[in-house]
Amino acid sequence: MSTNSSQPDWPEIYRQRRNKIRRQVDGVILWIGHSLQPRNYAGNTYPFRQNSHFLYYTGLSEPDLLMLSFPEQDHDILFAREADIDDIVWTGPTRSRAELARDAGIDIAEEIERVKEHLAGVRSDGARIHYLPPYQYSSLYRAAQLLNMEPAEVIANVSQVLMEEVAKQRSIKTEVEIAEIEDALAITDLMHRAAMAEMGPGKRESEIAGVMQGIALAHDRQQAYNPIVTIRGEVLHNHSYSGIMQEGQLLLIDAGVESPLFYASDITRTFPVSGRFTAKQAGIYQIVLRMQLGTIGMIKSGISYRDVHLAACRIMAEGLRETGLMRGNPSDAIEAGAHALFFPHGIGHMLGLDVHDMEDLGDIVGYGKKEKRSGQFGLNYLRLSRPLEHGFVLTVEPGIYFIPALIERWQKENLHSEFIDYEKVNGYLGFGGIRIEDNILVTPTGATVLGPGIPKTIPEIESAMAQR
Ligand SMILES: [Mn+2]
Repeated sequence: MSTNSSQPDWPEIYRQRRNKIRRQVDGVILWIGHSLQPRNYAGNTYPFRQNSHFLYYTGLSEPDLLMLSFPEQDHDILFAREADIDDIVWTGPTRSRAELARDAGIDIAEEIERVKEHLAGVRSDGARIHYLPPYQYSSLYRAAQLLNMEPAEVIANVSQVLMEEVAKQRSIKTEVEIAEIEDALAITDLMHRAAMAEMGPGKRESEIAGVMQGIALAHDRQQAYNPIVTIRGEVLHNHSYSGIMQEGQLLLIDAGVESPLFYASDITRTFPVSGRFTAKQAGIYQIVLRMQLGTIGMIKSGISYRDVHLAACRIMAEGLRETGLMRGNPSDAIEAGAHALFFPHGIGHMLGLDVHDMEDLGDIVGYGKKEKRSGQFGLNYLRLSRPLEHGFVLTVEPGIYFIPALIERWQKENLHSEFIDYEKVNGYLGFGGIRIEDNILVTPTGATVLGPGIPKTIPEIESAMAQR
């Protein structure tokens, strides 16, 4: 028990989470922690990141752990290999098996090899073994060994009920989880502000990426995903940092870090390289900002995120009609999918221990039971569509992009030309892209924008950049 009442009692929190999930399934749950992944040879690995479900139910961030959760209250067994003297010589002292179990609120800890005996016992009792889909090959291989199955059988037999119940439980964020996301956002704010201070004509994208990464590292944080720092914002997941900034360009930055307990932040801002938006840039920026503020204003428990997405599309179509890039009736344009030329992705996704929270579980997370993903270009990238609930944390990230290859393709096919003025659109080739992304908490009556308030409006950005 924690003696300091202001600190969350994490072992107890993990215990309660496990007690909640075990009641939802009939049988035993096998939890597989991640292993170190080799980068070029076995001893040279990628930075380790624990499986997020394992983190959610144990908080343990060490590699090569397993856990069994039995149907009885509080009955979990942690399986870990005890460090030997060679491990200690090379990697230093680590938490013992007993310490790991204590920190996760688990009463029983055993040598990792003993998991096989327990699983044999479960099988001879005829109890079902539930597990989540392993997406790391080493976890899939381990599951195949433990369950005496071929890898394809392991995948075919994943527990649908466990996936659904885990998604349900992890979707509702508690106060301690929101505090973690706020903590990640505080560092993210420093990173974006530093980028604003350091960027300018002649600077490389990699210099700005380095400044931001340096701040994360100085706070002993991992980035939550590979950051995007690019003057070619129209390339949606552009991970190259080779560009050199020029006067008159925009720099799009999509970056976030993990909190001490591995919760993610996910923030995008788009800044003018010179410190001042041109009239053309400001025109598009204001439309994206209206899309973002307008949809944040709609969000509350009960509203469908698909409707929020479509509202953003509508605000954009109306705005682009004013600039002359689109024409005709905005509702008809959206129905036809014409708006996706400029906004080919979804308005947002769940956020939590994963930046796209629980995306490993598939559309169980973002779609209701009777809902199916649309096949229409643009709408098919909507990751979250279902009615929102109090406690969801999600991103709101509208954007407008001018993607030369897509414009060329559509124009050649004369696609949606009743809604798109291609001649005007061609005047925006080389513009890049604008996205504005915040992380919000859904409440019964509205939405709370999390984080300390990273500059977002044109006056906020220009005045922050003028102080450089
Ligand atoms: Mn995002």
